Formats: sequence, structure tokens, C-alpha cells
Amino acid sequence: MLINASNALINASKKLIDSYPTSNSASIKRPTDLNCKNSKRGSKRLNGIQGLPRANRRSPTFSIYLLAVAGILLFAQSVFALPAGFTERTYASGLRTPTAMAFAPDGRLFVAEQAGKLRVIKNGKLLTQSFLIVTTDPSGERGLVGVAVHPRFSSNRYVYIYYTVPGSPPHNRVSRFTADSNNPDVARFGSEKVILELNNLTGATNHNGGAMQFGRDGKLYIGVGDNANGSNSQTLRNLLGKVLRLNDDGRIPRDNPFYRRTTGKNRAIYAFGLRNPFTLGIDPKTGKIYINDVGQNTWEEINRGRAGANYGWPRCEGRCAVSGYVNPIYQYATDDNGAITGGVFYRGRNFTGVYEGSYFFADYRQGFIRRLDRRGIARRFHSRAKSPVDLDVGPDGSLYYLSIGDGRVNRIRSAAR
Ligand SMILES: [Ca+2]
Ligand SMILES: [Ca+2]
Repeated sequence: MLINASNALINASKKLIDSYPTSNSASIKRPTDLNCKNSKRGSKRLNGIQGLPRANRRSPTFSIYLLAVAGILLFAQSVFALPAGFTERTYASGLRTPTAMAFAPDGRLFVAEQAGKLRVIKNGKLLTQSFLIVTTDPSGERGLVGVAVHPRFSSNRYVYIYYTVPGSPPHNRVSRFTADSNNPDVARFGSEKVILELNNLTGATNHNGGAMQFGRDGKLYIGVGDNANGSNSQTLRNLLGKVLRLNDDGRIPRDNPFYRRTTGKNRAIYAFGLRNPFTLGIDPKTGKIYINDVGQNTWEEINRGRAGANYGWPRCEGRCAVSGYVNPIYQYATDDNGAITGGVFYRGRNFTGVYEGSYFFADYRQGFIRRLDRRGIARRFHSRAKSPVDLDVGPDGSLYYLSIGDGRVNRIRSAAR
């Protein structure tokens, strides 16, 4: 049940085969479109299936040799999952299908559980009482899937969530809650303020998005999935397949890019042409926005957030040459087995040197955490992260990742400091 739910969360259509592209191979892939991917996917599968039986027929000695090599590789992978000097430990466990997390400035960590509870981790301990519980529809990738903490939480105590409101039809909603001043580990009763009601959903339970981050401009940026219908991504007449930009009280900023071309809620559109922006990251130092877009069969994308940009879905997956579309700043091939998640700029005080300013991102299916360095080159970081769905840097400078598969928050620290 747990595994089924987590597998369904990002994209139910993807299949398991091995793939671990290096940063170089990923960055030199040529531009592609939807028509290119079948031949590429087929060729990799063929290699995997035909190679080993042929080797086994050669001789028992050769088989033993292969087993030894495989054993050494597995051992090396388990020992060197992280770069030298980094350690990982479980920070908190016992979460049920956690989908997203966000730190308060005081170090408390809010974690969203898909079924509707927003939990609190305080000093590394998961509190029994939830901060809030909403009635939600958790089927497929729906449910409580996003959380953000107001940058001035210390004074206003605002926490934002993104969840699916049950109904016929259901829809996604962004709401703001206020922590109780007497007990800030729970939301004040009756404090829900609906910030935004998103469009009604069809029967498709996937591609809900759920990314939420505050920008340096004080605006709330929200990633919304296309409800598994790519045509939504290319129209300005609904909010699906978009990144939205709102004031912290839900009002729509008048300097939004389509404010004059659209009416009503659609004025919230900041960028479009996205498939499933499940996570995004905003650099607290520069304000730079990176939008992770989960690809269909071939490419996972990181897009530079720009007002008014069209990122090309569904006509293009990954880089393409259609004029007017903004190409990803980075993409990696997944052979139908990837889902980009997480996404955080490192501005903490624990990792030093080359890590400062890196953009860390994860892949939920491939189980890795990588980073784009300051020049935009992808570097390996963690090769065995278990089902990561969110990445955050805590006030202590550690990198935290949320594992949906085993219900844990894991903490990565550098011994350098
Ligand atoms: Ca987060
Ligand atoms: Ca794109």
C-alpha cells in the first residue's frame, strides 16, 4: 500500500530499468522531441537483456569473475554513496507517505503526509500531535502534497499547504494557516484562509504539482501539474501546467506577466508549458528560480524561472528548437525511469567551498542526489538516496532529504565544520 502510493505519486507510467548517466553524457545529449525517444529507450533495454546470458555461456570461471566484479561494484557503491567527509543519518522516522517538507526559522520541520496530516519534527523528534489535519483526496498523486513556511514566520506564524479537496469533481487548493500563539506546534483552530482554489480535476489522479516556495520578492511561487492533459499547459485560460505567483494573502500581484492579457485567477500565471512541476527551488541569495519539471519518457528538466516563459510541454520534452519555447538549463536522460524531485540552493554554513551556491536536486526513481555547481555543471553527490521527494537546507546548514518510501527524513552533514 505504502509502496504503491509512493510509486504512484510522481508518475505511474514509468518503468524500472537501470540508468545512471554521468553529468557529461547528460549534458551533451542532443536536442530531442517526443518523436525521438522510442528508439533510444529500446536500444538500452536490448543491451541489458542480451548481454549477460551470452557471457554466462562462456565458462564458469568467467561467471565467477563477473560475480566478483559485481560484488566489488556493489561494495564500492555502498561505501561511497556520499563524497568523502559527508555523513548521513536518520533525522526522524515514522512518517506515513510524506510528500513535502519545509523548515521554520526556529528549526522546526513541517512535513506533509499525503493523507492530510501536517506533522511537526521538533529537535529531531516527530511530535504525536499534527500541526493540522485536512480532509483530502489522496488517490494516486493527489492529497496533501505541498508545504511552505512564510519567510517572516517568526512574526506572523503563517504556514501554507497545497492539497486536493475531495468532491465531484475534486480540485487542488492552496491554504494558509496560522500557528497558535500559545502552542506554535499546532495551527490555531479556524485559522485556515483559502489562498487559491485551482481548477477542477478530471478523473486523472496524476500530475498535481505541489511545489511552493517564497521568492526573494516576498511572493509565493506555486507549481501546478497539467492534470495529465498537455493541452492545459499551453493555454492561459486555466492554472494547470503552470507556475503561479501570488502575494502572501492570495491577492494577485499587478506586475505578473499576463495580468493584462488574462482575467480573474488566471492573472496568477507566472510561467507555463510545464508538465508536472512537483518541486522548485529559489536561491535565497540571488532570487534565482529553478523549476524541476518531471518528464514523460525521456528527459527530466531543470528550468530557469522567468516571468512569462513557455517551457514547451507538451510539444517538447527536454531541449527543442521551437521558437518561443524556453529550453531547460539542464536535463538528464532517464530511459523512462526518472522523476526529478527536491531542488534547493545551498546557502548554509556546514558545506564549504564548491558546495556554496550549488543547486541540489534529486531523482525519486533513480535514488540519487546531484548538484549543479555554480557553472551549471552537474556533479554526483549521493548515489543511494532512497526515494527522495524533497530537499531542504536546515538552519543548521545540513542538507535534509525526505524519503517517501520509508517515511524518513535523512540528514547529511559535512565533517569539514
Ligand atoms: Ca521543501
Ligand atoms: Ca520543457
